[in-house]
Amino acid sequence: MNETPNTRDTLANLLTETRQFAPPPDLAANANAKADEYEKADRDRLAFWEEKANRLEWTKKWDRVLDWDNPPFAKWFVGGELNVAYNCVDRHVLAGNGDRVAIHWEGEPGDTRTITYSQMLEQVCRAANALTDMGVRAGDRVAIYLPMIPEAAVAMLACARIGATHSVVFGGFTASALASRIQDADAKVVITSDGGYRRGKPSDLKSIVDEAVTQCDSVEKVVVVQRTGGEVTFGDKDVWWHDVVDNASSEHTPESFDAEHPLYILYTSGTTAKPKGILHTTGGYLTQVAYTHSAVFDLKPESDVYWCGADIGWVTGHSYIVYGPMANGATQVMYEGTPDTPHKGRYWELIQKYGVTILYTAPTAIRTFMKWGDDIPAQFDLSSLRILGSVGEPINPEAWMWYRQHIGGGECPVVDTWWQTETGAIMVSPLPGVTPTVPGSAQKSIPGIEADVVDDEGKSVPNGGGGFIVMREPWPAMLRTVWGDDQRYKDTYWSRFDGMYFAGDGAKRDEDGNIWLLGRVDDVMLVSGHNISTTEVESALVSHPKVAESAVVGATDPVTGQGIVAFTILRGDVEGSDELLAELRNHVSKNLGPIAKPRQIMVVSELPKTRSGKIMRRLLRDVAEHRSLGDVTTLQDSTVMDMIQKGMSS
Ligand code: 6R9
Repeated sequence: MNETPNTRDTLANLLTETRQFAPPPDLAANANAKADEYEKADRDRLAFWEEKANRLEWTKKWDRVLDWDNPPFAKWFVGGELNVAYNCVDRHVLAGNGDRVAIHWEGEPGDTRTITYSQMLEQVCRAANALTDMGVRAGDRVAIYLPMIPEAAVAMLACARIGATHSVVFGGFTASALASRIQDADAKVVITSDGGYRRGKPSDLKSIVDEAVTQCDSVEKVVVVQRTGGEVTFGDKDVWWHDVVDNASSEHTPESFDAEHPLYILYTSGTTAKPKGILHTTGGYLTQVAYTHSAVFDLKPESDVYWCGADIGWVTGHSYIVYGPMANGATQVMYEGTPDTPHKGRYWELIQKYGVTILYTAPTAIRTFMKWGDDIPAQFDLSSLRILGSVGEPINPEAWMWYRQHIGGGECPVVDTWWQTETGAIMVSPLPGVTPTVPGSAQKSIPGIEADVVDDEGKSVPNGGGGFIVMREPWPAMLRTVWGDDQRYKDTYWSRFDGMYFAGDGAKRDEDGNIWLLGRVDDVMLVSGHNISTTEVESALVSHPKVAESAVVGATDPVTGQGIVAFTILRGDVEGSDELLAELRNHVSKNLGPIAKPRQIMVVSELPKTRSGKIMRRLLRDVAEHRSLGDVTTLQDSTVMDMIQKGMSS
């Protein structure tokens, strides 16, 4: 058992993990990224990134790798020019790989489309011409509000091709959330569809856009992809995608854009505050997403079948469905629907069908699969898999083990990748051919990245210490600002610690120097003077064989300041009882120390989550403190809170 934490610690370090898994020898021998990557980056960080930028095709070489003369405003590959769409599509066709499949698309109802790189090029060119015909010019903004259909990738790449800045909005957001994002970006065109399929039903997107657009004077045209064939009302601004895109020319000459040309704006998922438009630019962004996709997933474009289960409306969909994988010429699976439609083995069925070799998904999905039971993946042949990735939240060590065991056949390395909308690309992650992996830890800065864990005063914490994760140096894919609000950019990310990027996450370094992410700083609990991370208590609960998922919050407590309240989902058909709850409280106490023992545990059937699967703890805090709920507009399913509140009062 651990000792009681020292009260002076910025963040207590309670959980210990001793399991470790060496990279499979053949993976290590043939890995894209070997140990010398770290040495190269340490020797000369800027030369390292320059080498990675050279993996892309530039029409004009840069004069300077990094301009950091006016921090926190960075410029990477200053003076360089390139076209992102050319790098993601044309160059693969020109290299003779036009017949390679870019996307194996699977609709939720079971309809499929196979799109090669040649076909992708044709579609992107047509869409680029159609947007140009509508008057969209370089620098204009285009909002994209689409389900997971290939047109989402085509639309993004078409914007990139003509230098229009896209702003993708989650297909699940309400009209008012969509309207405020369109207004903030002053978008000229909205690309949407009649709907999409989720949970067996066609959703309706067009009427939401109609409602939003009435509040958005900037919008001149709405382009509508026909997906469900559902009824739509057409007004003056509306045009069908198949009319304007299919009739446009398939010839389009890509123009070159400055390395710092704005590529996209993406509003942060906002588990806490008002959404911010995070701005990403061209050359540095593409360099880092392409490099990390190759190094962290070890992608071999000729033989791998890659699948990232994220939605296009999340940064993961931008960096690791569209830009990173396509810059690397990957063949990938894209799936429209939810993992339980029409049955709970849908993911595994698709892996078997397409021979998926690399899977990238989120802890929330993994814990859901755990809850559904091991017997479901066991019915499918998952032997094609060779690497598993995780992103979006801390992955509890037991969920990590389950993923490795039941999905990865006990052999696939699991890479836990930490990054943010703001960082644009993976920052902390094992390299699958180099790093012995540790369940639950994101482990190390990738080569060329300077992440650190610091205390309240910005000093590096020693091994065994806890604090905040920061970046000590700028990086190529970093956000350049908050759209239209440079001051907010400075205040939010660069004012907490002098000269360092503050990510807002708690973290610790274990005895071997591995980095562990411990959740958002706003979620840290203060119990009797000890700063305790919600993540560690959640992981302790998930390590009990009867628990699938848990969300922990600190609720005001007259004695301890805050008391730990846990909302817990049980595995399979386990029934909750007073004995089990007592057992769970003791289990946490035994694993982390008595200080972390929950005051109360509640069994629930669902947890409130954003569309990208992050638990919204602030809503649970409202429940635990018997307050009325705060903003619920970014919730994936708003009925969940009613269920939890009813359970709380009964
Ligand atoms: C890519 C993405 C960013 C926040 C981040 C952190 C959490 C993401 C994580 C992780 C622990 C990981 N997060 N990956 N926490 N381990 N591997 O998720 O971007 O939606 O902006 O969220 O997500 O709290 O600060 P975004």
